[in-house]
Amino acid sequence: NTPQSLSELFSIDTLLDAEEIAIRDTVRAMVDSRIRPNIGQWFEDAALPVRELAQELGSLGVLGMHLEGYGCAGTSATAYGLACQELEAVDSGIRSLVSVQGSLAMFAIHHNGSEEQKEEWLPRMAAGTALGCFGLTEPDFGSNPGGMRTNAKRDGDDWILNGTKMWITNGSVADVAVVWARTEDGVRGFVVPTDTPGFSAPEIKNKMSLRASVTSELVLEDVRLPASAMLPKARGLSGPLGCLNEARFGIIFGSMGAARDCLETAIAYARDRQVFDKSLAAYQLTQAKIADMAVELGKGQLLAIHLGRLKDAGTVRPEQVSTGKLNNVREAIKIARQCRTILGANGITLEYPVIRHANNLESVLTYEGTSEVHQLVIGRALTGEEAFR
Ligand code: TGC
Ligand code: FAD
Repeated sequence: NTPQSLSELFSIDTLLDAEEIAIRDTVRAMVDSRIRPNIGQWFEDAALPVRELAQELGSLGVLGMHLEGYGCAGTSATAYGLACQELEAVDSGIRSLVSVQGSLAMFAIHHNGSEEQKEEWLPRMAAGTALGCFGLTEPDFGSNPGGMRTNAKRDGDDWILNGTKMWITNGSVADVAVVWARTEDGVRGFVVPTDTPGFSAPEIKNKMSLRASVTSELVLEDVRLPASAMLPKARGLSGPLGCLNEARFGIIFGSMGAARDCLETAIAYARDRQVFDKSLAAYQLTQAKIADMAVELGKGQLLAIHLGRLKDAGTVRPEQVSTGKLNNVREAIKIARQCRTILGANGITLEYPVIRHANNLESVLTYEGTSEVHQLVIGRALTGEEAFR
């Protein structure tokens, strides 16, 4: 019996067009040749060559790939999602780099910025020669960003920013930070070059998850910015929350990439591993695990493509994005942990990708809205009752 591949089980490719398949395969080939051989070491060392990688990813065309103009490829949202799936199949940290650059920092400027802001930053960010970060979370305000303390006050025509942001991906390697701050006029976004006096970004160390990703604090001490630094089109909390929909969308696909990589690894391992004198894959208990995981993987991939089609039609709603993020990340982490059991002791080493994916998915479960936040978003949509506070 020749085993089928996971994608054959659901005939996923029949749902994609030739361009989408070509983009997916190009991204897969790049990550397999360039990133996969190094990722275990980068994770172990908690160090990755971010600038070099960003330029390679820029050349590949994945930074802000679903945005139009300014050096961006202008692909469909579904194609962007498929790229995220391949990036996260190698490591959630690589997908994070691309998400934060394209879906958060670039999207914030593309969607809310002035023409000058777009011209100044987007072409370089698309090429990967300038890196961006997105500062919303604070030490005391993660799930509830509306409580933020970072503030921006007028001084003549200038703005003076003060505050602290926490857990900011790419913070200490960024050239530009999109920082959300409270003003007299509500929450507003600011484009902050990171060499502005008063800005610093100490890196957060000792993470056991997303080690192949830079995470930092942002400290703003009397950071003086010109009036032109404010994003003119973002007003109130809907500004940053609108950007989150974009990154959450990428995670819906991305998390399935991590899950797929774990399951492919576990199936190959089970076929090779002999226990009690026969292949581990030949035991019913193993096959039950594999079948249940494949079913959840396929369902998650189908949900991702469905939401991709809705997004391409311009009709996807935030609670639908929450549904995808909640389900797919929750199932991906279950799959990663179950695959770990199939690998036995080998499952705990970086020789195999499984424990790395499982640990990374702990962050993915938390960032871009925790599972509980997404349950509450869906609960609010279905009951009409808000239960956040
Ligand atoms: P609420 O009253 O519900 O809303 C305030 C205003 O925002 C609007 N809105 C949205 N707009 C667009 N998209 C969404 N998803 C939106 N959700 C809400 C809303 O209509 C309202 O607009 P307006 O015009 O009436 O003012 O706000 P709330 O304070 O009750 O909070 C709701 C809640 C809890 C859902 C929200 O704050 C939330 O999503 N919390 C989670 C925070 C979060 O996800 N943070 C992520 C930070 S970035 C990150 O983690 C990057 S990791 C990336 C990586 O490395 O890959
Ligand atoms: P809290 O909000 O304190 O939540 C703690 C627990 O309480 C969670 O289980 C939560 O679900 C639960 N909870 C909260 N509110 C409720 C409620 N109303 N009802 C029931 N339960 C509730 N942020 C950025 O702005 N930019 C970034 O680039 C970024 N990158 C990140 C990278 C990493 C590796 C990590 C781990 C985080 C990153 N974040 C970033 C921050 C991330 O978005 C927050 O961690 C997340 O929003 C949760 O906030 P918190 O950690 O403060 O948890």
